Amino acid sequence: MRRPWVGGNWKMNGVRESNAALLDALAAAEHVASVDTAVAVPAPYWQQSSDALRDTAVAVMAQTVSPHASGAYTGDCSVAMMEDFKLAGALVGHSERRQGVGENDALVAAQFAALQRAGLTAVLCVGETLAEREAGDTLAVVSRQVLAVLELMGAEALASGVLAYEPVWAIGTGLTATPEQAQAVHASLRAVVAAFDAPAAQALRIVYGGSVKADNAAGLFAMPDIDGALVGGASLSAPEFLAICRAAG
Ligand code: G2H
Repeated sequence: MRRPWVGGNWKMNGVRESNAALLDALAAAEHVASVDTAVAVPAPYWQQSSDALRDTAVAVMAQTVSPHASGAYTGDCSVAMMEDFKLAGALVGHSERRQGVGENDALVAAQFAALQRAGLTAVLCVGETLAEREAGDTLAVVSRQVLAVLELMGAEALASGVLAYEPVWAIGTGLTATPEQAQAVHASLRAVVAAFDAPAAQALRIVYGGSVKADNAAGLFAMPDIDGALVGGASLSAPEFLAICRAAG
């Protein structure tokens, strides 16, 4: 049995005052003990989030990470900085960074490696664009994105993190993949990992992201290979995010 994982990806939203209200509500809530819960917050608010969620069941994560330990990398944040703020890990390879900032498979694999070697959790995001899906390339694209990490780090290292399937066409658009569409990709991703290491593939949490909300979460979580969610817009509302966490339990 895989332990469900639900993460909130705040993206570039919030300021101290609005964060405080959201964090207070998350800190005060009763969390489902059987679900691992996290929020990935903008770097200026690591401290605020880490303080507010200390001694709660909600882990704090970053939204990306430098593959380098330190040095002349303007604007980047390192794994050591994350450890300094008691962060649990980071997202890597979110499509908004692959497409918006040009992060490629090799860089994402190096980011995953930097986190994994430090014992932090890497949430590896993969997903196809609408054009890639319509061209029948969904599996080729997501397999390539996963293989970049698998071939560098191996299946056990991959399974120590979380894999998030986020079809780009479903992100922030209100279009959610149907549970069946998502399940088909999740099962294929698990098979890609199983070809390297069957036990690691069984242990790997594969979560879905893309317009997940309280009212569609249960249908997604009912699928055998959907082990939770990476939640964007809906994670900015505490009641909505908490309802999604409960649906995973
Ligand atoms: C996908 C998701 C969270 P949203 O990016 O990573 O965002 O739920 O707003 O589609």
